[in-house]
Amino acid sequence: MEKEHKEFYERLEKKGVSRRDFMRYCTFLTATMGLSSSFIPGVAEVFAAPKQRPPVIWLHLAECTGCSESLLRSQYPYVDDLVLEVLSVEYHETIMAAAGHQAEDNLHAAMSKYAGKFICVIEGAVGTAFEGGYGKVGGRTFLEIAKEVTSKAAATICIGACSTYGGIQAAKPNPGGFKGVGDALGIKTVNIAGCPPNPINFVGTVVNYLLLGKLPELDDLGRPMFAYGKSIHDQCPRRSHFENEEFVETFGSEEAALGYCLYKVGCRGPETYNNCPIAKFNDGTSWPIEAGHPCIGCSEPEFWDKFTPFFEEI
Ligand code: FSX
Ligand code: SF4
Ligand code: F3S
Repeated sequence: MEKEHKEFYERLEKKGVSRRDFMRYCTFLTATMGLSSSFIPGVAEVFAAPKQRPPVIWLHLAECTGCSESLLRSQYPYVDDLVLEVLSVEYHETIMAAAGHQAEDNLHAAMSKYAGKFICVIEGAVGTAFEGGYGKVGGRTFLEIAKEVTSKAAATICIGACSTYGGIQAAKPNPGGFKGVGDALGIKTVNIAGCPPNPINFVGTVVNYLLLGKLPELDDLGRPMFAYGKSIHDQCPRRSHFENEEFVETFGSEEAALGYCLYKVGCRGPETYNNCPIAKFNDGTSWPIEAGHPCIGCSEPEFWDKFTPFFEEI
C-alpha cells in the first residue's frame, strides 16, 4: 500500500500537482458529495490506492461530445488521469486508439468479458422513430446498441442533457423521435444532468460508488440528490436582488453591472435544480449567473422546448 501511495504522489508531482493541491481537490469533492470531512482520507484513498477499478463501456450517441470534453479537459490537470485511473475504460470512442472493425470487436469483447459487471456510461440521446434510423454507429442504430449494452450492464449512468432527457435532439420538431436513454429504453438510469454537466457531479457519483459501495441517493428524475437537490434560485448569490425586485432589464445596463437579478432577461433559476452556484466550473472560476448570463435550465427535462425563447421572462 505504501509503495502504491508513493508512486501515486510521485506521478502527481511529475505533472506539477502537489499533495496539497490533490487534498484540496479531495476536500472540495467530499463537500460536493455532501459527506462530512471525516470522509476526506477515504476519498483520497479511492484515487491513491484504488481497491477496484470497475470496467466501463462508454457510448456516444446523439450529442456534441461536450460532456467528455468537460470531464477530460478539466481545469484540474490531473482529473482526467484520476478518472481514468479509478475506472477501467474498456471502450470510449473519443479516447480509444482503436477504430473501425477493431473498435467494434473491442466493444463486443468487453461486453462478454464483463457481462453483468460493467458500468455503462452514455452520452447522447437515442432516436426512436423509423426504428432508430436517425443515428447509427458501425451500421447499427443507437437504439439497438443502447439496448444491447445497457441490458448487460450492472448500472447505466447517463451523462449530459442529451442522454438524460433528450437535450437539443429532442427539441421540436424532433423528426428522429429522440429521447433520453431511460425513456427510450424504459430502464432506470442515474442521470448526471446538464449541458454539459459539471464533471465533479460525475466524479462524485463514481467515487460514492467506490467508497460506499452504492450509487448515491437519487431524486425522482434519477439525478443524484447531492448535486441536484436544490434549485439554482435557492443558492443564488443574486437572490437578495430578486427579493428586493432589483432586476436587470437589458444586458450591458447599469443594473447588469451592479449584478442585479436576471429573472427578467430569462433566468430559469427558480425551476432548475443543480449545484452550479457552489461547484462552479473551470476550477471553481465562475458559472453562468456569476458571469452575468441567466440560467437557461440545462439540467431539467424538456430543456430546450420548455425553456425557450431564451432571454425572455416566461
Ligand atoms: Fe449533450 Fe454531451 Fe450538451 Fe454536448 O455529450 S449535454 S449537447 S454539452 O456533449 O450530450
Ligand atoms: Fe433567481 Fe436567477 Fe435571479 Fe439568481 S439571477 S436570484 S437564480 S432569478
Ligand atoms: Fe445549466 Fe443553469 Fe447551471 S444553465 S450550467 S443549470 S446555471
